[in-house]
Amino acid sequence: SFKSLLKTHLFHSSGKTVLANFLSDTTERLGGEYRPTQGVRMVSFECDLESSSDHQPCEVTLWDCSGNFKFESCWPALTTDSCGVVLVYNPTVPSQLREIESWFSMFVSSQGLQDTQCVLVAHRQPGDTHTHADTHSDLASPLSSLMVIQSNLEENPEAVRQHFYTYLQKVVKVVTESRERDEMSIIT
Ligand SMILES: Nc1nc2c(ncn2[C@@H]2O[C@H](COP(=O)(O)OP(=O)(O)OP(=O)(O)O)[C@@H](O)[C@H]2O)c(=O)[nH]1
Ligand SMILES: [Mg+2]
Repeated sequence: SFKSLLKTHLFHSSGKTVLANFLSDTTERLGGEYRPTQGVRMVSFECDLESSSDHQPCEVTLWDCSGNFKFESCWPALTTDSCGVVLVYNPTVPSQLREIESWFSMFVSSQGLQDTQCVLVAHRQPGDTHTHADTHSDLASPLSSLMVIQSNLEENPEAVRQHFYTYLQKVVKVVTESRERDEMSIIT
């Protein structure tokens, strides 16, 4: 039996820290005064995923990174050995949709991660009234196959949690399979 350790990065734009705190049940309330993350902050929590064969809780570590370019120099170090990447963006800001593509290539494709190890979180903050009918259709081809979570913590927080768990299950599956392959290659 083992516990999976997931390092998942929450990159880019506003709402990463709010989301990380929500998913880890670190705080009861949302929002409050904006305090930019300095470099990186790690948040760990346990969750029960159906896919964990031995019914062990899965231990998740989110690396909640600053989206400020001031900290750009430490990003490469953060991406090594990560099991998944969570890209958080504001769907009401069209320029962020374009930027997401370069983040994807920097943190996902160039790291040899599979598409299923990446999830996009279209996070809406209170007051973001402008609605995009379908974020999916706005995404260019390398991103169009990715899982997108529509996040509105004010309106439907539990849906966000459920979708995030679905994503975690996929990551656990990919990681477990590659671990098993590695073990087989040692034996044979
Ligand atoms: N009430 C509420 N406020 C939110 C929500 N998402 C973001 N905010 C507000 O937006 C501010 C910025 O969100 P953060 O999560 O700190 O942004 P971040 O992406 O971590 O930003 P950096 O650490 O600078 O990269 C928060 O302090 C909140 O005031 C939300 O879902 N609900
Ligand atoms: Mg932050």
